Amino acid sequence: MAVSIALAGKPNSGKSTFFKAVTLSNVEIANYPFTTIDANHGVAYARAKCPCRELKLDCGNCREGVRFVPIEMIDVAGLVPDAHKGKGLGNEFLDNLRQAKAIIHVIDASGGTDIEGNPVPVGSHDPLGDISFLEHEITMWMAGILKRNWERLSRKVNAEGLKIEETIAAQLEGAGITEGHVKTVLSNMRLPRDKPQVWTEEQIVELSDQLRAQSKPMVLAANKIDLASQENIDHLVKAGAIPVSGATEVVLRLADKGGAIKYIPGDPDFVESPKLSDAQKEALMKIRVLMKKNGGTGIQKCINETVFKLLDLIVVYPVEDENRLTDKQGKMLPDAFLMKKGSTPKDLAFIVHTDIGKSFLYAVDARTKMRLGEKHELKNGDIVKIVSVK
Ligand SMILES: Nc1nc2c(ncn2[C@@H]2O[C@H](COP(=O)(O)OP(=O)(O)O)[C@@H](O)[C@H]2O)c(=O)[nH]1
Ligand SMILES: [Mg+2]
Repeated sequence: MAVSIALAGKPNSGKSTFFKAVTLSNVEIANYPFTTIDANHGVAYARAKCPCRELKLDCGNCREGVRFVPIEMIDVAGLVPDAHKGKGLGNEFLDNLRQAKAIIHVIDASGGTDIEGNPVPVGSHDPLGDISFLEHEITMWMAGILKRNWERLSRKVNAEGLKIEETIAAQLEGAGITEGHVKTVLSNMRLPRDKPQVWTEEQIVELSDQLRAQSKPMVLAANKIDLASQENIDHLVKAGAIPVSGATEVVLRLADKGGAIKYIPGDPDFVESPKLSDAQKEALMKIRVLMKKNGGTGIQKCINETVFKLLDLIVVYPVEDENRLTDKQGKMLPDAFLMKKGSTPKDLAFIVHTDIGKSFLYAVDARTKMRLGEKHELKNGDIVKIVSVK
């Protein structure tokens, strides 16, 4: 499965609603803490421009030229301050975060949830304070794992001559930290590599904080904008958040599914079907006002920001027939893969199949019919035929 993104935040901030909107699955949604005990996994989509329109084709795998590229979404159990010390659901949530490549931090912008995740009157809690707690919890969780074994770790590095990067990465493997992450962070910090026993507690926390930022970049989603005061929204946007309404997105996607409207996720507006009741029309009118103000519900924007900005991914379309842009069965542009910027045709070959990767010869750019060598850098939207040894 493709790249994993986690929805995290306080209980009641609207994670499961967001999750339901983007996966349209039936998860438990309720107005009390810890409704979501186990992480829910589902398929959500990044929104891209399908190449078929520009080529004056209709591939049949997109919606009016909008292509939805699958990602994995994880709805993580709610976190409270001091979760890293075992409070609330304790450390379990952190396990849910391990495979996540990035985090969407869902914040209740309406101020209707206190810091522990309990419902309070709307406007009575300042959501600005919620921003930093999640980063802090993840950092302290990582620091805790390192500190618990620091003495033994230091001895290993000294006695067995192990590389410090390897040792730290092995220790934090459960948190999804790789040797590459540790290398990058250590090169930014001036720490005596051969003497981990003299690293101070603060330095270990700083190291953990940088590892967190490296391995789990975060998008802030200021949720419940249909309820929140403009002041709260402005403050959160100033702090970098994307204004969103998960509940509105659920309504739109269900209405689209049921045929009441036509709504392509991420669009700034929708089209009403002619036979709606007055009540339906009125409800949709309110939604339209909200969308006009914000350029949409913000939900798809959060995913796209995460996929294309934070994670720096591109979409690539492998095909079997570079003239008809089809696979063996004649399906046009059947697959869309997310790949790290800088990926090569050979990397793509390995994603399609290990055997194809191993027997890779060269690739062909379906637009230009140019031959692409194994070191060629793929671009966003490329359509590629891979030629391998038969
Ligand atoms: N008004 C409003 N309420 C929302 C929105 N998103 C979620 N909620 C409500 O907030 C409460 C908690 O939502 P839930 O998704 O279960 O939160 P979680 O604990 O973070 O998973 C529920 O009553 C939801 O209906 C939203 O965009 N607007
Ligand atoms: Mg939930």
